[in-house]
Amino acid sequence: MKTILIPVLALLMSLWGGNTADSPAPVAITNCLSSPAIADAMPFSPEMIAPQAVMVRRNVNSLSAADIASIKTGIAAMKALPVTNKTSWQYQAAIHGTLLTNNLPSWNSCTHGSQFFLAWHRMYLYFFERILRAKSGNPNLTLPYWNYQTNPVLHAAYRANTPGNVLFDTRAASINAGGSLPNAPMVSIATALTAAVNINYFSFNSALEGPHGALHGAIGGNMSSINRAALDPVFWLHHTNIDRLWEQWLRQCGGRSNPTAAANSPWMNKSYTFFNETGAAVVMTASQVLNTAVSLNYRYDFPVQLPCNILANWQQWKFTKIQLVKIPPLGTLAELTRVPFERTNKAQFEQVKRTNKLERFQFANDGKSDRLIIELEGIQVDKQPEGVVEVYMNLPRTEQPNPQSRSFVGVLDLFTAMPSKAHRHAPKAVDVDATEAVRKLGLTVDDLQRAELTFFTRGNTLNGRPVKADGTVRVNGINFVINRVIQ
Ligand SMILES: [Cu+2]
Repeated sequence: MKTILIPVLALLMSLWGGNTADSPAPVAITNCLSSPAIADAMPFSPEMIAPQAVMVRRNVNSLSAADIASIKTGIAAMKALPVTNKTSWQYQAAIHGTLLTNNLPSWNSCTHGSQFFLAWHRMYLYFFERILRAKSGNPNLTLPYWNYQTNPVLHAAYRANTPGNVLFDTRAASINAGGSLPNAPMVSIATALTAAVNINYFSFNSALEGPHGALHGAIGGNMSSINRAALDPVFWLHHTNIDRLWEQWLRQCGGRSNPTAAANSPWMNKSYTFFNETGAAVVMTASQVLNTAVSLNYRYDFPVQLPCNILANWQQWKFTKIQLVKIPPLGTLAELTRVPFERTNKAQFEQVKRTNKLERFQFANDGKSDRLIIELEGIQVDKQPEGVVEVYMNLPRTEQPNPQSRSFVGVLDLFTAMPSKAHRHAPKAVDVDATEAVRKLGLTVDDLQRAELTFFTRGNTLNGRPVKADGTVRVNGINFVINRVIQ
């Protein structure tokens, strides 16, 4: 049935694309800056894809010289177009965020720190890939990914500062010199993928965003700011990997699944507008990006695996947020800053415990577990460090900060903290999920009063040595917050 339908519909769609006046009724786009609505946007349907075998997105380190040359051809063609052209490099980058004031359709779309982080970026990559493929003239082009967990050094083609190399961009000096990203975000990614508390889709979506943002910062240059990130070709390597990690998380089974059980949920029906290779506006809903091979005609180069028995674990639990401890402004972080919580008000702590019946943590191996969140208020990045800021809880004085330590909590998402057009409420609060650390350390609710946080700024590595991170990051108050599921 499908094989007959697809060519007919593909033909119809190609005619449709050339005659937008006959397109469906106007579709309003919601986005925080309320860009102008697009009158001729058409709803996406998988039949719009020309019939062909499922395409494979591969590791950038496995690409041939010819593959890299195709990507360069495509980027050069996009960069040659004016910013007002929807298929231009600048227009596409501005969809993520921009300092330009034109405010054209779909610019500054707002999806960081939200439950659409993964889904929105999947749509964004999908349409960008179609444009890049068309411009490259190579019908087999797919977006490659940077697997920094296995190779923390950026591919050489992206680092060569040679005239006309469209893959090059100004970044942290250590990254362009062939240095390595720090290991802490990789440890956090592994926790997001494997920890039982992250088997719920929405928990995973937010657990992955923190290390993703820390990597933006460590790469530096355009990548460290939401307003400029997608101008750097590395953005597309990074986000294709984030998209691959979503697939990797699903493949672990054990109850992990997309939030599909709620067919008519607001999440499934949430739509965003992008532009295809002809510049035509297409509206896509979150429900349309959950099966990449069927709906979007691509997959990753994972070994073939039999599907697991998927248990629907899509629920989005309602949480109550209990603010337990608050400490006053910290100021600028030193390379190593210790923050003891002894200064907190004991009477107030007891009061909060009593009112919320908080005798002990209620940890569980699913989405209903208590989560201990360290909420950093008003983070201000005056200078992005050439590396990452690691957070530890109760790090013994005799121990050097090391992300393998059981005291390791996570990395600061300085990317989300940076002021941007889409996130005008800067300086912004940034959360670090300490649930796993608290469980490993066996801490009780009362222990939190005596807890100590350690912030350690670690530089990228060049020639086996960490570089001087040299950043200026200010932190306002810190809260310990317990997120507890309301039964
Ligand atoms: Cu990103």
